[in-house]
Amino acid sequence: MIEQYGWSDAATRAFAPHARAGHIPGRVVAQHRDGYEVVTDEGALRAKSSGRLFHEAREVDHPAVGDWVALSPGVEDTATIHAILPRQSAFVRRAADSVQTLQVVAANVDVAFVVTSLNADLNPRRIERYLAAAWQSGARPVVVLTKADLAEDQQGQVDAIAALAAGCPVLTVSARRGQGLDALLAQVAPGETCVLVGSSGVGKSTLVNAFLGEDLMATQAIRETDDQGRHTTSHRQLVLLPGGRLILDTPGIREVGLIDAEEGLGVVFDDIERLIETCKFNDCAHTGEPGCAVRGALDSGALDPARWAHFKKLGAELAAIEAKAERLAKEAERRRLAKLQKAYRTSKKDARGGD
Ligand SMILES: Nc1nc2c(ncn2[C@@H]2O[C@H](COP(=O)(O)OP(=O)(O)OP(=O)(O)O)[C@@H](O)[C@H]2O)c(=O)[nH]1
Ligand SMILES: [Mg+2]
Ligand SMILES: [Zn+2]
Repeated sequence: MIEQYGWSDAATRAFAPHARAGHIPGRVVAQHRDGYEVVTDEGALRAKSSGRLFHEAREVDHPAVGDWVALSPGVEDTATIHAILPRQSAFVRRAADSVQTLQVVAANVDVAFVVTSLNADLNPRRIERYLAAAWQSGARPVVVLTKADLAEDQQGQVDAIAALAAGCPVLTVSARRGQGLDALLAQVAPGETCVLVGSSGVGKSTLVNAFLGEDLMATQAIRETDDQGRHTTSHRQLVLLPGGRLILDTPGIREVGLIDAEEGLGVVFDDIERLIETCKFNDCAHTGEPGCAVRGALDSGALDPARWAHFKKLGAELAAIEAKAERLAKEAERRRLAKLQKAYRTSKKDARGGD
C-alpha cells in the first residue's frame, strides 16, 4: 500500500530507528481541523500528533501533507504520530495570519506546478514570486498555463513567461478541451509526487478532476467582474492518480503568502545547516578540510549523500536565480531613470518655449 504512495528504499533506511521503536510508517494525505489522514499498510488512519510533536515551537516542525511519519495505531482506525522523517523537499508559505510564521504546504514533492491562467492579465512579477517559492522547495518547477481555450494571445503569453522562467518547462493546457494533459503528466514519473500551486480560480482542482476522469474535487466558477477565484478548495489533499502518480491540490495562495528564494531552504535542510555551523572553519567548503562536520556525518552515515548533493545543487541554483533577479531589477531601474531623464529634458525644453 505505502509503496503506491512513493515509499522507497531510502525511506526504509531512514525509518529504521522508528521501526525499532515499534512504530509503523505512513504518509500524510490530508490535514483537517481535528487531525490528519494518514495512509499506512494497515489502511487509512485518522491521526493526531503526539504531545511532544504537538508542542514543537516552529509551525514547520508539525506534520504536513506529503510527510512520511512514524505512527502507533490506536483503537479502531486512529493513530498517534510520533515523528516526521527528514523531508526531501517542502513548499513553504507564510501563514495567512502572521508573516513571521512559515507553514509547509506540501512535503516531499518532486514537481511543483506553478499554475496560472491564460484568460487573466499576465502578471510576470507574480509568476516570478511563485517560481522563486517553487525553486526553494527543492522540487522541479514547471509553469502551467491553463484555460488555453480562452486565450487571446497564447503564443505571446507563452513567450513572455518562458523568458522569465529560464530553464523550467512552460506548458499550456485546456482542461475543458482535454488538451495538453498528457504532456503535463509526462513531467512526473510514476511513484513521484507533484503539487499544484497558484492563485484561486486558475483551475487547479479542475486539472486534478481531469486527470482522475471524475469530479472528486469541488470547483467553482470565477467571478465575472475581476477574474478572481473564490477559494473553493479549503484543504490540501494528496490524491493517487491512475498510473501511480501522486498529486496534491492546494487552496489558492495569495502573493503575500509567498516566501523568498533562500528563506525556505532552512526549513527543508535545517539539519544540514546546523551541521555546517559545527564545522571547525567558518569558511569550510566541506571538501576535505580538517574538522569538517559534513565530511564526518557523511563518513559515519548520519548524513545521506543524496541529500547532501541535493542541498549543494539547490544552493547553486538559488544563487543563479538571485543573480538573474538582481540583473533584471538593475535593468528595470536603468530604464526607469532613462525615462525620468527624458521627461525632465522635455519639460526643460517646454519651459524654454522650445518645440
Ligand atoms: N474555459 C475553461 N475554464 C476552466 C478550465 N479549467 C478550469 N476552468 C474553470 O475555472 C473555474 C475555477 O476552477 P477551479 O478548478 O475551481 O480553480 P482552483 O484553482 O482550484 O481554485 P481554488 O480552489 O479557489 O484555489 C471553474 O469554473 C472551472 O470550470 C479550462 O481549461 N477552460
Ligand atoms: Mg481548487
Ligand atoms: Zn565542513
